[in-house]
Amino acid sequence: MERFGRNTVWLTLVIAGLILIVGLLDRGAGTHSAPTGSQAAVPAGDEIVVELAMMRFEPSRIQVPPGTTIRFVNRDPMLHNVVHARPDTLGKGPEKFRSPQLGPGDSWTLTLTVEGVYDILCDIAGHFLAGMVGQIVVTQDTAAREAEPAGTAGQPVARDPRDLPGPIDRDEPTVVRFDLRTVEVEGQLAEGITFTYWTYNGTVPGPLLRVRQGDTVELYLTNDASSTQPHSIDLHAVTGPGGGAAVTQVAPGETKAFRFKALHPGVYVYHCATPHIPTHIAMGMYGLIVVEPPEGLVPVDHEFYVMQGEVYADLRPGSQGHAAHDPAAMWDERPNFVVFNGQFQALTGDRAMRVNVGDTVRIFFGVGGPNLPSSLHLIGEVFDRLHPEGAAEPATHVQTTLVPAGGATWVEFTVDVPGTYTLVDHSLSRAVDKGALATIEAVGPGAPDIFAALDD
Ligand SMILES: [Cu+2]
Repeated sequence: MERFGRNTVWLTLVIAGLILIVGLLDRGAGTHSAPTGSQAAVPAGDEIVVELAMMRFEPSRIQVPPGTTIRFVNRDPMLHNVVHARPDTLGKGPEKFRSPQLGPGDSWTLTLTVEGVYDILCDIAGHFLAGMVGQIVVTQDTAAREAEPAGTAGQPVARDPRDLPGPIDRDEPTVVRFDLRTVEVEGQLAEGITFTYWTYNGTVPGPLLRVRQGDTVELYLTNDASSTQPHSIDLHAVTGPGGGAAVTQVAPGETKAFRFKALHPGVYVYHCATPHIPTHIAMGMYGLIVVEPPEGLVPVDHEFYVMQGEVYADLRPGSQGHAAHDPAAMWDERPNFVVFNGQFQALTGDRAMRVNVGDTVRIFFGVGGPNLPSSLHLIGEVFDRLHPEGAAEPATHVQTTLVPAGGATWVEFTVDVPGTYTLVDHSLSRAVDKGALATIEAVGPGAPDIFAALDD
């Protein structure tokens, strides 16, 4: 029985994948669909149609006056349903409504008379894991909040690697407050490919948080009202249940906070820990927190912030369209994209890291994953010092360092010869083909005693 059940799930996922591909080809032919995360508001008395298409609710968020007729129409060639539930409460929380199973072309109408926010999903064969979630806001407020877009299609999400706070300049511990906002954005995964990212503060990775050992950190996590999901944060620097995740499960439009003491120095990954956790991480929800020892870190000329993660998009690099998260690919741990700072080879060209010859450079490097470790290597350089797995004691003269999923390091080096240096995951298919590649450009006088081409 169990085997039969699993095969059914797989067959469904394969069919869903085919439908998505066909749908995307259709988009390529010039038709335009509203992006995932789209919103709609209707005046009183009208009927609103929500399509169940390509494993999505379209629009995924509607705002209606009480008494509005909401007509759900299944446009997919498979069964769907509409259940009042959230993924994290599935099977546990009260269901205010549940549609029958809707076959291809079937429709079902719903009328809600009580004001409130109703989370919906399709709970057939884990369709909600593929993104089939939505929200109905029932309110008398007809000055609809429709001017609250989920994000401009294709906005850049890659965090600038120079965007991090400077070294701690304090001799005493203190109380540090951070405010993070989880927001779901329509971002550019690669040229011609968009993807709906779930982020901290709109970028991948989220902000680098920086404190001193012994500091007390107060972290406020706000989930943007436009979100389709609850979110949370688990910081590996935290000593306490769930790294904070147990007390920060936050619904859209709400804020939760907690306090922790930074006991251990080092560099630590943080990530969303809301079920289904690997999905939330794969959508872009990770970042780093640096806990400096009391004596601080060795001074350097440049610091950069880079994180690796996989994107289980259902499109490959080089194709065009809107890519959806592919749960089957994640199960197999076979991502089409492995990226630095969220986008295919984003930190190259105009967005390369730039230094002068002779400068000392530090890179804080972490792996959000959710699944693959990184064999971090800088082509043309040797790491003078690095802190394996973020440990206090450095290793010296290292060519390639292994950074586990959910782990981090910091590497330090001096560039002696001008030119372009390439930071990669030395599992090189990931770098060249799937995107885990960034460049560092060093400008300055040549050093022929160290490196020179010999002409004959
Ligand atoms: Cu999340």
